[in-house]
Amino acid sequence: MREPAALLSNALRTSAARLARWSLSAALGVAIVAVCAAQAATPVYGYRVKATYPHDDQAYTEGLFYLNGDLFESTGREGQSFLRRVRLKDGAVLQSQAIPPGLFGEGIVNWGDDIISLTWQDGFGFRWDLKTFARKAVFQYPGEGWALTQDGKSLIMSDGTPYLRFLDPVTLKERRRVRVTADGQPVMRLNELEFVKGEVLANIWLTNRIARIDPKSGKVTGWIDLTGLPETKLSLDADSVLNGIAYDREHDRLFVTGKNWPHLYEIGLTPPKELSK
Ligand SMILES: [Ca+2]
Repeated sequence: MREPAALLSNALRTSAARLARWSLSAALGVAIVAVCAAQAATPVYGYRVKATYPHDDQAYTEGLFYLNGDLFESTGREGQSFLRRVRLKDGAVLQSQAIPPGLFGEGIVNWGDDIISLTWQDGFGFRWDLKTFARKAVFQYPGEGWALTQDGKSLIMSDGTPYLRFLDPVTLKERRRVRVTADGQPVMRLNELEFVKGEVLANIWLTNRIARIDPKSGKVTGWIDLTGLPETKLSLDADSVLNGIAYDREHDRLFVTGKNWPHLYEIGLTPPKELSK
């Protein structure tokens, strides 16, 4: 941005000094280049709240998805890690299953008749029955487990690094991985995920932002800045950050919440107002 701006400044000075048609044209040309360069930076989308629902403020949300009318949520911290089915309208817990003692629950996603879940630093994941929550299988993976979503072909996993792993939903073996970048720089701390209309949405841990990621290239095509949601302004525990994205495909509804947040929000996006650095 600096070079085009400096060039534009010089060009305008030259133009003013000489009052020559050609230099004015040059200035306009540089201005167009500057605008194009600005547009190439990652846009930052705003939001509007379409609906507000209760959320359990004791739920340390690590995974969230919506299926067939209900929310499915996983919570973290040892001894407080549960898999839950939650009623959207009042936050009532309709079904609950503790994950094995001593483990820290992380992301969840549905696949067929199952729910797949991760744990944080334990290297163990689980397959649960979607209806009964009965545990069906255990698997292992390298590195940390943060979040899961799926695109209909693969499970998509975050692990705290700038990489998204694409897993075979049956064998849970890694098929490929993509490095997530914004303006050419790697994006660390990709957290809770949701696949929405061809994009991967990812909470960035410890921020109020969600990245919109092209799953093929890993490029962040936009940010969603949720600063201003009530919980981002409250003096909650430092760990009580934005985390949790769910999408109702049938009704095109996007939900967000956070760890120990008392509310869950349905949001819509508003056009970018600023450009990120
Ligand atoms: Ca999710």
